Amino acid sequence: MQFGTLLRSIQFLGLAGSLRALRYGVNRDLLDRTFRKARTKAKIEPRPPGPLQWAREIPHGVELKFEQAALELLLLAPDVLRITWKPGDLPIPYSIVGNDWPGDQARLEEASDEVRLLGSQLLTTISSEGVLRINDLDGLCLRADDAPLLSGESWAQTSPLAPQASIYGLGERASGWNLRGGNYTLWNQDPGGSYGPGHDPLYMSVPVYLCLQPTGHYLLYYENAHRGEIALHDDARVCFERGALRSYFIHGTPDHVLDRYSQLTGRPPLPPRWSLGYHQSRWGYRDQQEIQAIADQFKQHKLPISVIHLDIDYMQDFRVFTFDPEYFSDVKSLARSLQEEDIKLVAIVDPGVKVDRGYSVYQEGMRDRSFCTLPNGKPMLSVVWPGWVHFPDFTDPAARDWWGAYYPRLLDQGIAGIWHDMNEPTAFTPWGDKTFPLLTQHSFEAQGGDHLGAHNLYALLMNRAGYEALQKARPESRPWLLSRAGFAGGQRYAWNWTGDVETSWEALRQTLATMMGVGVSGFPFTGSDVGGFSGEPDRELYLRWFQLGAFSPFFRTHSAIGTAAREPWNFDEEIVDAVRKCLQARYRLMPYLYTLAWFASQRGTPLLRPTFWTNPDSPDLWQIADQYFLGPDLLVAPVLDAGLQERQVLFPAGRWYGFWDESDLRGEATQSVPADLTHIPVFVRGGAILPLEISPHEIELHVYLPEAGEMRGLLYSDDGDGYGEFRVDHFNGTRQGDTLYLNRTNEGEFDWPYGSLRLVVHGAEMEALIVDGQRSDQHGKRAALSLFNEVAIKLI
Ligand code: MIG
Repeated sequence: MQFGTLLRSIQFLGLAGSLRALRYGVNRDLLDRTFRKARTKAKIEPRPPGPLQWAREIPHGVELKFEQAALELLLLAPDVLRITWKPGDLPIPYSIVGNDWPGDQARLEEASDEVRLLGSQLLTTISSEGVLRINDLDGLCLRADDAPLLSGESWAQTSPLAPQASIYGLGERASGWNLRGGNYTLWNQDPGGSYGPGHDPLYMSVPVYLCLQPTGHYLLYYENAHRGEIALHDDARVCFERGALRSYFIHGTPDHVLDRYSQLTGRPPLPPRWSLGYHQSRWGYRDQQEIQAIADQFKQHKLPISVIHLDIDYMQDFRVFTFDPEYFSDVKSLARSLQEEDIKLVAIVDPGVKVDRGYSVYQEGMRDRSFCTLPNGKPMLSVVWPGWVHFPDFTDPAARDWWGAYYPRLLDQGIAGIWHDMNEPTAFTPWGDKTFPLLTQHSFEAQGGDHLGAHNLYALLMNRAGYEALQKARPESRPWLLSRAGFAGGQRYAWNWTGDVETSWEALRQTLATMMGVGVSGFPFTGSDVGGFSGEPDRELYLRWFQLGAFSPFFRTHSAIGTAAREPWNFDEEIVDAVRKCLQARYRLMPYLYTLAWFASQRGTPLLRPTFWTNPDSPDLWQIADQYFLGPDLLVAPVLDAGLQERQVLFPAGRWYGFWDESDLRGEATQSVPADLTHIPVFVRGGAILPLEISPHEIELHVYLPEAGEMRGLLYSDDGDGYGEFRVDHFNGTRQGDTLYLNRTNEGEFDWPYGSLRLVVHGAEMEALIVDGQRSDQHGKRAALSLFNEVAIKLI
């Protein structure tokens, strides 16, 4: 243990707390030694599958028996292949939802030295030694796996990679954008304190990656939640400590494979609309009066805001599901008063339950045996904020229900959303693995298991318990959960944020790559603590981070206890004005963002998309990690370095317009654009029809004329929460000579919510319009319309 770590620990936990953490650490080490010893005994030399003995066709696939192993290949669809090597237990399918796959026609062909599985899109060959190759039907190799090796319970596999292949994902990573050239651990972990670039692993590991390569792109998901390692160098080497080696290979473009992957592991539900607004948070808001005052200040400064978060300060001595009777004695009236300003409250929930005989959650958890145990049957004792704690066993369905039954205590106080922290799970220990002893016992739906298998699933199942509880308690509202940790499939329950990122320019730069990686790992809703968690950003770093936040899916300022106040008005007026400009843009973009959120709920598409998204066949775009698309139409080029007044932007082919001004640019080109401190460069694709909300009743449709081709826009609307009617308006435009034709079609029953609609044209001016057959002599850039079906516009 480092001296600094010790000091920090004493500063945060006090002496008694640090001693507890020390004791816990020693105990965990002892237990882990026992655990590891028992496993090492079983360890034998790595063993290949051995020679193939037989193969037989099964519906949509093939089964192969090797001397020492069995392999099953199943075509769930023409482009989705499931590959399962045994021995090893198959996982409880916590991460999987889709099991109504159509399958694909599959033919088995046997040659002397290999077996072939011929589907309608993929040809998979397996050598008699167990080497696997997936080709497309033109014979191009998409993926190859050497024969895997089994050591004891642990499978390892090496897969050669094409030299140019770029790899992205693996959940939340503080590495370069392209993961090639690094080693990654699949084990959810609180870095302790804050983290910067290079730290691995972080809170959320997902064993899924996207591979772009010249022969064709794919996504690979390993359905295995045990601790694992993955090294991506000349080849990809993966090993898992236990379990069958099961993977899903999905062939196609990034857009397509994310659609398929979210079909497999679940679509992210449509969030309540308020969650796309601005969130203000900090660790250390002292009492509810302070929170009221913060809300008042936002109003005074004309800074729009939708949500304020309550960090652990609101609880009574960190007892989960309680409110401090002195400082947060009447959160209900706080919530009511904030609601008048349309501000929601979100409250943090930590899984550790304080050991305290006088505390009902503890008593009831003990009574119902809801906690994780040690092999001797006693509840596992751990240490977090409340001191000694027990942790609920979320792999136990009864414990999930038991836990969920406390959520109404928060809802009844007016809490609108829940923030799950510490669910890696994290225990305080000054060294080593900051989690439970590996031999901690988990129910696994009554099948039994240990923490080696349950660790990476802990957050997924805590989030499931929370989500189901919110659904049950408030069936008329959409649950909103934020979670620090997660696993594949977690997008069904919660949003992600990137945790305790340090306050530095390096960390800001890192954040964009991290968020893009989270997106391609199946989590479309992610964001970072604006300004960094741990430190005190100067005005420039603060504003640059705020600008990135405003164009991220989840937009929240948050910081650690003890840091200087970071609400906008703590900076000078120039900064406050620039912050206001970002906030106003965020709220104008609300219909666009909400439509993206809806689209994600249908297709799994991330909101924040890498530059290669629609051009994955252009390798020039594969390494770009300092600009991105927000949805299909906004190109965002945040400033990620100090002192810049301009930056380079790569514009893909086509015409591009300034979002803030009338600048007009042509791709494909790399161009320098102005980026003074108060300005984040954002551009709109020519061909976009962008809906901007001016007020809840006024919308503008901005039509950006393309160089050539059609214009398109999508607008999803509903009540903003609940499960009532919705509508989707599709706007399409074509240009013939100097006439622009726009038409609108819609689906859904929800009434058109806007009283006023304005058309704004970019790239030309209007001379006259015919709106549903009626001539209108408005001209210039803007025209007021009714809800049209067809407009013809004469342009000049
Ligand atoms: O041990 O709740 O990442 O956002 O402010 C630290 C206190 C616990 C870690 C979270 C951070 C939060 C803090 N939490």
